[in-house]
Formats: sequence, C-alpha cells, structure tokens
Amino acid sequence: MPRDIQARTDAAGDAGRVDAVIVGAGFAGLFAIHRMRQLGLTLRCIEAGDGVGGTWFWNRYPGARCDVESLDYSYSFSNELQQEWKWSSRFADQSEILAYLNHVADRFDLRRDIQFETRVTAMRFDEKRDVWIVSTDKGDEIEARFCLMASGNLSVPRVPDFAGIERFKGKWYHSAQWPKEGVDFTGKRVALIGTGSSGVQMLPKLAALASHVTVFQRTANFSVPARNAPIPDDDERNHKARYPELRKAGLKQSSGMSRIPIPTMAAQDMPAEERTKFYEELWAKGGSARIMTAFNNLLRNEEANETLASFVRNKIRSIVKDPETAELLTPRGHPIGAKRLCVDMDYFESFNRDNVKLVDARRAPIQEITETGIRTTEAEYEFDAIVFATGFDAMTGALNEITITGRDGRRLKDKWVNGPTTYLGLMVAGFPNMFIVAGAGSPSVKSNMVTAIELHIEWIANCLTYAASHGALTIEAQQDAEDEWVQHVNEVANGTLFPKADSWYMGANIPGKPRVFMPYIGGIPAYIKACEQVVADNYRGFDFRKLSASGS
Ligand code: NA7
Repeated sequence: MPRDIQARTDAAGDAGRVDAVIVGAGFAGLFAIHRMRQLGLTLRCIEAGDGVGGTWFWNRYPGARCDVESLDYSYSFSNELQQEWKWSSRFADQSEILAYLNHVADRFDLRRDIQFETRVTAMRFDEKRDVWIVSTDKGDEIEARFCLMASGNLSVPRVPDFAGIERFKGKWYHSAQWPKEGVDFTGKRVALIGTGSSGVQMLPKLAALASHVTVFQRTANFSVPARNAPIPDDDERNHKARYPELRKAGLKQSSGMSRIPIPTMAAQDMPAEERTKFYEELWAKGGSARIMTAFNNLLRNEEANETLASFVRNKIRSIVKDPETAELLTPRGHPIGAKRLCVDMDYFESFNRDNVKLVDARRAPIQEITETGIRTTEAEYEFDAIVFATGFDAMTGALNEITITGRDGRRLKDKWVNGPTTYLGLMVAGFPNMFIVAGAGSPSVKSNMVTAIELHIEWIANCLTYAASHGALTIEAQQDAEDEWVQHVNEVANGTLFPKADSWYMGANIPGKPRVFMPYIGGIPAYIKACEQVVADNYRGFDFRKLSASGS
C-alpha cells in the first residue's frame, strides 16, 4: 500500500499537524480529500482498511450489489470522470464499484494523503488552542484544526451475541467482514442468518454453490426484483450527453436520483385494476426507487401502503411453490418500504430449490451456536459454515466507537445517549470544527448516498471558505439551532410510516439503542433549501469565533 503520507508531512515540516483530518476513505472521504485540497488545506485521511472504498471495500459477500442505478450512484463533481467511466450494468456489483473508487483515487492522486490500516480511536478538542487531537490505534497523535467524519453509516458490523460462537468448529463469516480471497462454499452445508438486503442478495449465490443452505429468518422482508442488465450503449450515450442536466434533475428528487418520475397522485386515487397494472409495469422494470415512488403517499398513508404491500405479497405467493414456505416468507406487521426495501436477483425463486430450507427464527429463536451448528428452541442443525447477514450498528455506530470529547470534556456518546442530535446533520453543538458527512439528521441513507455526500462536502468547503474570509478559527453549531433541527427531523419522520417498523433507521436492530428515526426524511430538495437558507442568513445557527473564549 502506498504509505508516502509520512514522507510528505515530514517534508512539510510537521508530521503530526495538518489542517484537517478526514476519517474514512469511502465515497465521502475520497471526495473530501479532493475538495479540501482545492482549498489548499493540508490533510491526513485515516482509513481502517488497507484500501479505499469504505462500504464497498468491506462488503465483499457474494451477490453484493448497489440498489441505486450506477449512472446515479457515482460522483458528479468531475464531468471528465463521469464521461470516461463505463458502468457495465444498471446496478453495479461490489467489485465494479470498488474498481471505480480505486480509479477515482488514482485519477485524482488521492492516496498520498491516506494512512491505511489505521483506526481513529479518540478525538479530543483542545479548547485552549482550538485544535483537535486525533489519536489512532497505531499510536499517532495528530493535531488538526478540522475533522471531517466520513466514517460511514453502515460500517460497524453486528453479530448478535449468541452463546457458544467460539465453540463452533466450522467457519463463520459476517457479510461486512468478508475475506478478500472469497469463500468456497462448494459442497458445504451453510447457515444464513438474516434476511435484510445482505442476506437477500447472498442467498442465490450461496445456494448455487453449497450442498445445502438453511436460512434463519426472524422477520420476513419485502423485496423486489432488480432486473439487472447491461446498460444499452444508446442509453449510456444519451445519459452521458445529458449528464449535467440529469444531475440537476436528481436534485429535484426526494431521493436525489435522476429519471425517477415525481409522483403526483395518491394510490387511492387510481382505480384498483389500473393501479395493479401500474405496479405490474414497475415490477417488470425492476429496482426499488420507481415502485416506492409510484404514488405520493405510499410512505405516508397506511391504506396506500397496503395496496403495494399486498401486491408484493401476492408476487411472493406466486413465485414460491411450497405454500408453507411462501406463507412464512410473506411480510406482515410493517409497512412496505419502512424497512429498507430489498432489491434481489432470484431471492424468492431460491426457495424453490431442493437445497434451500427456511427456518422460522421468530417462532423458534436461535438459542446458541454449538460445536457443530445451531440450536434453536425447537431443533438442532449441523453446518460446515455460518454466515451472519445480521446488519450493523447503523448511523451512529462508527462515531460512537471513537471516544470523541468536545468542549467541557463532554463526550459525543453521552450527548447522544437518547439518539443522535445535530444541526442540519452537519455539526453538533459543543463539538467545534467537527463536520459529519452524510450521517444522522441529513438525507444520507434515505437518498442517493453519493448525492448526499457531494452536497455535504460542498457545503463544508463553502463554510470553511466563509470562515477563512472572516478570520474565524472555529465554527460551531448553536444548541438552540440544533434543538430546532432535531425537532424538525422528528416531526417530518412522524408524519411518515417509517417509525412503524423495527428498522436500523430507527436503531431498533440493536438492543438498548434509543428508538429514534435517524436520517432526515424531508428529501433532498427540502434539505438543500434548508441549508441554502441558513447560508443566506449568514450561517444562521452557527457561531464563528476568532479565538475561543478560553484561549483568549
Ligand atoms: P439488516 O437490514 O439490518 O438485516 C439484518 C438481518 O439480520 C435482519 O433480517 C434481522 O432480522 C436479522 N437478525 C439480526 N439479529 C438476528 C437474530 N438474533 N436472529 C435472527 N435474525 C437476526 O442488515 P443488512 O446487512 O442486510 O442490510 C443493511 C443495509 O445495507 C441495507 O438496508 C442496505 O441499505 C445496505 P430482523 O429484521 O431484525 O428481525
């Protein structure tokens, strides 16, 4: 791995001092390096992996694929980049996205500012000098005026603490800690625990190799077909010719994705037969974005939601041949889309194979891992390998893993004990000069992440330029402004059906985690408007200080 950071900062005269530390080298961190360099800042990006890519570096499980279309799920900051890169299919798989991010790192010469295989363990704001002291697991102590937290929303994998896991004689894996060299499941008896996006994407791949796969399902999930296919040359040419215009159109979409018609009609306003025909068309087109925005009230009104939910339930029954398995796979008890809608390639079809069996882990929860497999409250199973597709400590996990200490010795984790609080999702009162990129309180995971990331990094770059032009050393969110934003984020979420599901958006997948809807669900246009208005009002709600009170 290139490790010339040391040489560079030594050459610059001080290995331990930079203008900005960037935590993470995924989509957010890479663009942050590029953009902050344009401001002339000295940087160090700290990355735990031995390569760039973030989510796409770690999630190498078979079948891993993006559920946002590739032509949207890519950077817009460089027209040359978006013109020259060729996506092979509508929904790129993990290896292609990782190749893209490596290309970006090389093309913009980003690696020289990245310190790989290093984790940030602590960050402390020194109020006397208005700097952050950033500590790593390699013993570094880096002084930085600014910190950009590009540490990701799904970067702390979670394995439920089943008793006995250490006894298991076979091998076990988590979807987000997949071995780089891959895993050969040929002829193996495999357990797959979890039926969120990762499990749903993985099952068909596992089933094609393993002698047998047993799927432990606690909650049946809605899933729609991807209908992934190569992008026809004509489509690609047309899209690229209109790229700048389409990117702008994307910013008018709640999701930040282009080419998704903006719904104007409520589901109940279309006659039932016509509506079913419309759903059929969207099912045939594939992907989740179009079907979830077929009508403007699918995620606001239970009756509307039920029209789509029952359509998908019928689809499941029509695909899965064994009625008992179909019944068990039929989602109930949460609105469709309130948990992230899965996008699959032959997930339900896999249950028609002789070598796939579904186990109801709700009725008979997993009790323990044994030497030879898994014991539920009802039965014992033998396996050669166990695959955990059990998700993440989402959105707050990566930040809470770092001991972040702001003003007055206050820990971020303590401040967030009842759920994450931010101003515009960008900053937290009491934690000056620390920016969060596309996390809680911003559209983030409820939009095209790449769009959300670019918006944030641009906003931060403009804010830093404004601060510099006003001679300010620190930027900090005001508590009142933060309280007001948090209230708004909650109000918007409470006007939707999202709080009705036990999702990772709500923190509900982690025992003891506060139940709060974490992303901002007002959509990209409303979010842009809010951010722009704050800037137009001279950064209303932010304090810019020349010297901190204690340092003066
Ligand atoms: P998810 O969506 O959080 O799914 C995790 C799955 O693991 C889900 O089906 C859980 O069931 C299941 N789970 C968790 N703990 C257990 C136990 N103890 N027993 C049985 N099953 C369990 O994670 P993914 O990695 O699939 O996807 C995360 C995001 O990545 C996804 O939304 C996309 O944005 C990309 P539950 O539903 O909690 O009953």
